[in-house]
Amino acid sequence: MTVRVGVIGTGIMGADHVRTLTSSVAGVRVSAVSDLDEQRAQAVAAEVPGARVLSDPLALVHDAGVDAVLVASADSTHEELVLACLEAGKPVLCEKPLAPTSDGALRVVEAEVRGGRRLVSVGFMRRYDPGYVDVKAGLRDKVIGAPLMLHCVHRNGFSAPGTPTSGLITGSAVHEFDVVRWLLEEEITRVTVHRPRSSSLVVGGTSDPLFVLVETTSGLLADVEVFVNAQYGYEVRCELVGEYGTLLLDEPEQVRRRSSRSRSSRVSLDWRDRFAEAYRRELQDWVSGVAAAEQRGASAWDGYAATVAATAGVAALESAGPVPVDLEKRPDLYESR
Ligand code: ISE
Repeated sequence: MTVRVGVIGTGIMGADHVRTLTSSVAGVRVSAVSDLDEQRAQAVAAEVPGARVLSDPLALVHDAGVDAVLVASADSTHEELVLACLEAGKPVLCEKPLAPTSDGALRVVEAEVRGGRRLVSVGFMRRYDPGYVDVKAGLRDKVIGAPLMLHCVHRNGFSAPGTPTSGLITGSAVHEFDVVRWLLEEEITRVTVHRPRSSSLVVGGTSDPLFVLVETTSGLLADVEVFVNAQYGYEVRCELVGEYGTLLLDEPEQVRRRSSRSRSSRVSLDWRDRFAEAYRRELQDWVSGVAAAEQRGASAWDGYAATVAATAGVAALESAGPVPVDLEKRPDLYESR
């Protein structure tokens, strides 16, 4: 079976997904694209034989030539589009966030539960990164015994001008929240945010870096450095410390010094380079899952839990202490897998 995918949003991420689906994923054809900027959609469709441009994203969702939908449009549109996919009974892969607010993400969970089958996947691509998969396998194989602490680093070269401090939590730390939940298979219970001295290179009053503490149900502590103007490049690190040893994220390029001041110590600024293979595997697994009528990857529940943790993180920016992460009861639909 060839899965016919409709892509909504042909900006940087959506256009990248169209390219990856077309060049490196088996069993799929991009049959339609849609974007607010119709010229941009035309330019992307021109590279894909047989792809049509539909100006109305909801028409794309309901189009008879679209079996499954990939949502990569602006965050504020995600909830409405994913709900439309559920109504149409079509599988959907939504870029993070599932919805910008916890209430919005919960509405998606509730709609999926009402429908009685899992159709929604959320684009937390790190779950497919070979390095992260290896850390999880080490934990499962009991290489380090019981996990105790997780150290995470999330650095971007530069943030977009005008990025609010909350954007460091909702756009970047949210990936670490998902990593904590996925790796440890526990929920997050509390989030604390510290604001260390800000880099003098940051303009516009954004607090950068941030130091985030995450607690989980078993009492495990994760610390997350988020630094989105690190100058030298995009980098993530992760170390899981257990009773018998530690598991370190395998970094694609082993560079001991990293600096924007020396050519040999620079790292690519683009997270898409770092996670290109993760994106490819995520898309392949999603397409194979659609063909097998199975939901794969992060679920709507995972998307909801990440948004609730991010919302607590944003509140923690203004709070002197930890902010609780209060999740609704997990519906049975999300108990397996
Ligand atoms: C960006 O929006 C992403 O989603 C990347 O995965 C993340 O690592 C980056 O920090 C964000 O700005």
